[in-house]
Amino acid sequence: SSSTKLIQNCPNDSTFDLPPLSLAPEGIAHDFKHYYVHTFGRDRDCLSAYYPYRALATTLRDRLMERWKTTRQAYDETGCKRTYYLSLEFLMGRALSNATFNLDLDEAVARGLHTLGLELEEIASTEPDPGLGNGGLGRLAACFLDSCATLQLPVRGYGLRYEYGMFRQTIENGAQVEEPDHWLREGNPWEIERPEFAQRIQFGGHTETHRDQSGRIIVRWVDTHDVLAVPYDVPVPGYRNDTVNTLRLWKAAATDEFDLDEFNAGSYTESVAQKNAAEHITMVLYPNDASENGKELRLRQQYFLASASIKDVLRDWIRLHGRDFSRFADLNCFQLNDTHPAVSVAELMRQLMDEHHLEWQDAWDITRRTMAYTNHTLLPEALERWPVRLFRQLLPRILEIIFEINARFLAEVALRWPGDVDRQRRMSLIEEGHDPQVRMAYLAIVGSFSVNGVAALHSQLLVEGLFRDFQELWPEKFNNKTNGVTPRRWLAMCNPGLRDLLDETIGTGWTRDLEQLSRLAPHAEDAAFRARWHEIKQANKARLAEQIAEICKVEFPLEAMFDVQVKRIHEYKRQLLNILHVIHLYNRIKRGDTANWTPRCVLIGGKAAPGYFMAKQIIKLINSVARVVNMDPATSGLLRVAFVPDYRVSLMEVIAPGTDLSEQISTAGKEASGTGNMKFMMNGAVTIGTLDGANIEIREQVGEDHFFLFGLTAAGVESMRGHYDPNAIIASDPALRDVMNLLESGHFNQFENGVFDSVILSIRNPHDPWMTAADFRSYVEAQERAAAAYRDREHWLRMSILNTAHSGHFSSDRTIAEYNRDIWHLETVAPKSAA
Ligand code: B1N
Repeated sequence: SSSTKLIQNCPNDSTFDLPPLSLAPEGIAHDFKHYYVHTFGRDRDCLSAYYPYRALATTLRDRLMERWKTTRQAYDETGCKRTYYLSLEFLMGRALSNATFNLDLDEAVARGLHTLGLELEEIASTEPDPGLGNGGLGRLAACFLDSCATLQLPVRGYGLRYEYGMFRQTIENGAQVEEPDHWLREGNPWEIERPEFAQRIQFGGHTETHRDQSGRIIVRWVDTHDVLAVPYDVPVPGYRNDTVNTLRLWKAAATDEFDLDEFNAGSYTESVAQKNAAEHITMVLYPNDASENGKELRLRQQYFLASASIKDVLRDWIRLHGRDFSRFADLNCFQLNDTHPAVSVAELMRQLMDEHHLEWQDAWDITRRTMAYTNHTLLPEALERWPVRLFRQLLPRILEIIFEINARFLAEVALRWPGDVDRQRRMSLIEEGHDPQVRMAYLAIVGSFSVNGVAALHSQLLVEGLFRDFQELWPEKFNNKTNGVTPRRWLAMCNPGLRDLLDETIGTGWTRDLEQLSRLAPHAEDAAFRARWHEIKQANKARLAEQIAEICKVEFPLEAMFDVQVKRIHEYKRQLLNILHVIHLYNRIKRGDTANWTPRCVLIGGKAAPGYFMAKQIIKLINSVARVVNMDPATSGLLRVAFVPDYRVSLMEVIAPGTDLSEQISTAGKEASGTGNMKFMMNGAVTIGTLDGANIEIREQVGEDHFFLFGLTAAGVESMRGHYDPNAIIASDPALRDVMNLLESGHFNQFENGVFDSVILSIRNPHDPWMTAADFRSYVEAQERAAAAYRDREHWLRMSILNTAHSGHFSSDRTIAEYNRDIWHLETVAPKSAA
């Protein structure tokens, strides 16, 4: 199926043996010059900052390449079980500083570059920040790959190589404007194209049924429009352990054939030009976080990923084990990152039956012992449903298989609950109606041996609500895996000041074993230690303030409390509640109610899905409030507000270390987990938050005295539905009444009449699902407690230290160890040392 020819005679092993590359400054400087001058043909022309970056990246990639090879060999030789993490998103962030750090080459690289008159940090900051994900779900996948490599687990990521990542956000007249992010324009030094492993993916056409000589039914999927999937491999280095795992990203490309009909009609150029359409599949990341849009191209992306990845795994299986699939399920596991790759359940069935000639029952046993599914949201608008008619047109064979899975499944349900037709209707993979839909979450549950949520509350709400019927049928399938984040990127790399203090205080073991941070706790009582902690935080705040001044033209005084909410803009995350509190503070300043004031700098950042009107209105409101507040001389030294555009991984690396107060204020029961909350905690921020997602576990770990809790519980939110009366709440709370009066007076939209009407209406709407008004009073009181705590510097520093000290549980190493213990059952495999 590949266009690349293979050489026929087999070269000696020694052909590929090379001495290890130098890790010394001189060796690094030598290779840098070689790439810069000989490979890239650059000279004194310092016009583009890109080529020094490219030369350094290539130098480092070589050092990864050696370890990559020995890792692959170790996995092949041990014949170990493997896991494949299937995800439409991998939000990797910059690779250069990560590679340098994980290879323990920070000093050698910096010194090598110095001999050439170059600065590592400056070069590293020219790397584009690849945005192949929306937010938490994509970044979680990236943290997981880091932890798998660090724990030396044979796990490979499979995703799509989007030509355009997440859009770049700019702000014009307070409103979000989207610009395309062509991150690959100058090439990507971290990827290795592997056309020799290309796969052919089918779309469209129809199915035909035959019988072979033995009378066995054979289904053929024919007259399809095929697209090539070409893999690009990205190295995933473990932390200082010689393991380099693989993230394999697929790019869509045209096949070499073309449409004969059109050719015969004489339209040769049109036929060739048409090939272009194939490449659209991986052109752009869908920019929706926690909502689905039901576009055909999205289903094409999903199937393209599923089919190419499974073909790749089955080819590898045959290479290592031959055509006997009896041990396949013992040695392979697919972890589905939400339902986005859930069509994999049917696709694995199809390949096993139609391409490898297994019987239904054998294929189904393998599938059900191989697939595991992670759910990331309870929001109904995010639950994927694809119209049956779209499946019939695009993936007719897959639809047949889904129908057969469903028929057999419903028979199982009927056996367990005879006569309960309502339950059969509820649990069916097909939602009936005038336009029947495939319920992808149900397909994922039925086809998997494990189903997990991403925080304790979330996993509990799943089995009590959405998945209740399934939990009654298969209680053993359901489990929780509370999210985590990698402490390498999110503490050691992004906060070098704190890293050095931690190394000096508790030793260096914490980067691999984050629970060791608990040894910090006693030092919270040490005044000299607190003073150093303070100094580091202030330096990080200075670095952040410098960026904010440059980007937003807003000055953040360093003695103020830095109060930060950065995440995708969504009503359930309640950036609106945050800005209502800002208006309340502004009101207090204007009425002179500023005794014992804690100066505050409020920073908000995040992208709105381009089609999400209300989220865009909220961005506009934040910017409008910021302009009024910052312009007013009365607020000087007391309150500053900034909206930082284009929030992304590399910005968070500056924001988290410089934050005092972490805003985690979603309506209880709506945020599945959150992971920003964990990054802030690790870096010594104190959380103000609701009892939602992983906030609950954060509060348990750090203790209730070191967390500012407010708001309704998830149960409280549900029981208030139907009798929620925001207008009565507003009328009876003078502070909220004043806030609404100012907002409704048009004070923040002087020359744009009515622009905030829809936002105002949403707050006053008794059916507001997010119940913003319900939590306002409690939020303001929690903010007052936080402000008072911040005024007592020694008290605040204790809290800050204890937050870091108790953040060990939120390492993605712990999360991955749990996935492995309960779901994957992989053995660790160490490669032969490169040296
Ligand atoms: O996944 C994160 C969680 O920490 C967050 O709480 C959760 O909101 C996030 C459709 C999603 N859930 N669902 C999505 C993303 C893209 C898309 O097209 C849904 N993202 C989350 C990690 O567990």
